[in-house]
Amino acid sequence: MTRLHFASALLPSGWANDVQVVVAAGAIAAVRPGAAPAAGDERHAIALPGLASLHSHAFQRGMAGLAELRGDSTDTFWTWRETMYRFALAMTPDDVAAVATLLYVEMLEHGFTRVGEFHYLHHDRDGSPYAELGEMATRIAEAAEASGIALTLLPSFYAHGSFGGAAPHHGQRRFICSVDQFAELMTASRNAIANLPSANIGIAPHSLRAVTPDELRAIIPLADGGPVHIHAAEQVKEVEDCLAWSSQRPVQWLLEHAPVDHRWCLIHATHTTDEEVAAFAKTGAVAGLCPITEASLGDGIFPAREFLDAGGLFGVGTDSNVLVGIADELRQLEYGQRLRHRQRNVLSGGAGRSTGRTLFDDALAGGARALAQTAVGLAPGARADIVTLDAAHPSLAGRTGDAVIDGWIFAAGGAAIDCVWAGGQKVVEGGRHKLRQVARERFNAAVRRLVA
Ligand code: NGQ
Ligand code: ZN
Repeated sequence: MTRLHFASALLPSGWANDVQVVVAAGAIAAVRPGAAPAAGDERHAIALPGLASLHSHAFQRGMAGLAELRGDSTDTFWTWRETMYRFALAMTPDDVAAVATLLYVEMLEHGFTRVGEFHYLHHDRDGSPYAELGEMATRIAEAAEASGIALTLLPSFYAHGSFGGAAPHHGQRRFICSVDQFAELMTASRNAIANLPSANIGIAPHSLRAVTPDELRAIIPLADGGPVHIHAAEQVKEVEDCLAWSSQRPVQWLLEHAPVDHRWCLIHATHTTDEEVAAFAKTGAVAGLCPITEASLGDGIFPAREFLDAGGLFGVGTDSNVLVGIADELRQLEYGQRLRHRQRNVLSGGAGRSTGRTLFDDALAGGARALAQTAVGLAPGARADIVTLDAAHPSLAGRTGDAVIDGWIFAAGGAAIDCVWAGGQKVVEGGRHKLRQVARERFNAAVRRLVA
């Protein structure tokens, strides 16, 4: 049993002072506001709950910053994807484990305590299945276990190169499964996470480009009630191709043909009309927003204000992991809206409300729904995922309550994070994960080989 004491803590009911949190067996056993610090309490100033990165492709962390050299033609999402495929095709299971471990260490250092791993790098370099079909899933699970991050594994079903069942490209060979093979992969993936007490599983039909309607129908039951994530409408070309194929836009198609409900998460519903936004918000499905990656890839800006006004729920994901941080994602989300509307505090939710606090609360709730977590936040029964901020950081000086969150998100960024407990284990102290050094060395050795 561990007893923590916080001068102030963000509870589900709001900020509270002098909060004692009792942790037992990895979960929060008790939360006692207004408690004087007792002998044996570990004391900190400011506590927040950890958040989820609801959308990650871990292996892409290995190529962060390596696609910033302009090519001969206009650089787009599609030319970036060629670079990404080349990188993916070179990676061994050991490389994936090394890259994912450092990524998860970095996520924890930034306050992400759960990751939704949208996992599609399934097969060997020539496209043949590994002797153990779940080899790569096992490596992801190992990385989660070593780092302490909670894992929601989302094995991705990928079968085609474009809408209407087009044949996959050679560069996609490591991702491809038949429906039957995917069912086996789901079994192997369940086995891969069986020993991780905080892990759960869902499915991820990659996109309407990669999955036919019949395949989508066939694989949804394999989620067995777990989350269903899909890339929706990230690129204008994707919307145009979907219109040519079905006379409908991707989000429109999904809402009319798939059982989209609160179990679903539409990743990058970037290009959506007012009607789509209203209908999407009503389903209870989560909008999986990845503002940094969406900016990096030149995707466009999601109509977040309209979606929130319609009652929609969003969470954030680090996706390509080109840069990892809660503050960075939430800041980019708000700044995109400011640039779009030429206003300030666009997503604050109303007069007198803090933008940082509103974004944080929304991302906590949306991340939990998208990754099927019923208990999150600093409350009894939730996994003990706790983040403390450094009250001595200059951008937090003199702040209390929501102004602390604004100072973190808009000014200090990740440097404001002090300690992080994941499942009750203190894995980050003074902003450093205890595995940082080892994980960096292993990552660097792998990436040096891959870029050589
Ligand atoms: C992915 N990433 O699956 O890694 C995609 C790119 C695609 C993002 N959409 C590939 N950000 O969508 O075809
Ligand atoms: Zn993605």
